[in-house]
Amino acid sequence: MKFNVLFIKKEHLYYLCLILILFILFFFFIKVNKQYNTDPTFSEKSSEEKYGLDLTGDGIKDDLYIINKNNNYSLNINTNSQSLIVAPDKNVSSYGNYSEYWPIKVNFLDINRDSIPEIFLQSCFNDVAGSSIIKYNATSHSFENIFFKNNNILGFLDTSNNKTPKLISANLSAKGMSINSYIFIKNKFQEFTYDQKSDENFFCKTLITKLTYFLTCKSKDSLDSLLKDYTIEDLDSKSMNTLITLKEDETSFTFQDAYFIDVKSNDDGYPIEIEWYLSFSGKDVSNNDKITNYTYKVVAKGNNDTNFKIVSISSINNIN
Ligand SMILES: [Ca+2]
Ligand SMILES: [Ca+2]
Repeated sequence: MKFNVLFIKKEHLYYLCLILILFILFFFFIKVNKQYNTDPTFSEKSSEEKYGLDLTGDGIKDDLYIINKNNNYSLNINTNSQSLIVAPDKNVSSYGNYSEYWPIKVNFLDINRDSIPEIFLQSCFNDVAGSSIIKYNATSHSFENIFFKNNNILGFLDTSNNKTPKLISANLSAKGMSINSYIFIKNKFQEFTYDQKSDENFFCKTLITKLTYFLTCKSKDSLDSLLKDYTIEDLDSKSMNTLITLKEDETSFTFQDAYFIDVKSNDDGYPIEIEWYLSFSGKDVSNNDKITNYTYKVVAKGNNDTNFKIVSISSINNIN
């Protein structure tokens, strides 16, 4: 029997080792490069949200971009003919700060009934709520920031009837709720005063204050008080379970901001159904680093403009 014996010289062994090392380094480089390209934490410092609708009244869809760059929001609008950067109010440098647990809210509503929607933004400015309103100027073909307030509630009334819609800018704090009411006349918001008596319940002011107090302190007393004082007799069982679960839950809530809108009016032109959207940050009591956004939709119904009751409370995620 004959065997072929392979003799390897010493220098061949060196070459073999060198090729092997180069081969390993090559695969290591490919792997690291792939990780670098696909992991957003390495490359992404900006992001954007896009909304497509006609914002100029010409019947052609425009694109609105909410851009988050280095945790500051800016606003761009691409119309049929131009790309526009919309400057924020002169007293602030952006449209708010990006926060994982305090998402920006974007709403569109034709507040002056000229068939062109106005843009309503709510966001946080170093943990303080702020609202901006942007309007299209058909004469100069530009968008203008026409309103900014550090209030944490934005409301729309008389949107579900034939009356002129009203804007409510309110602030809810431990001291209660302060309110400013506006009507859009002659191309700007003009303040007017509601009758204070009807104002107490007209858009569920006291009811929402009480509900927010319950959600932020979640004691048995605050729940009993909410149920007793405001006789939420029409509250469905699912909503009641939401409240009971919240009372037991150990998450610590802090009110962020809210908006509301009337969705139904009676034959006399008075709103009889209002939807509220209340946002909170919730801190896990056992882990203070874990903070999450909680948003609740609250529906209130009434027989006339002052006699409202909460009919449902539901948790919703990631509203905009
Ligand atoms: Ca358009
Ligand atoms: Ca309009």
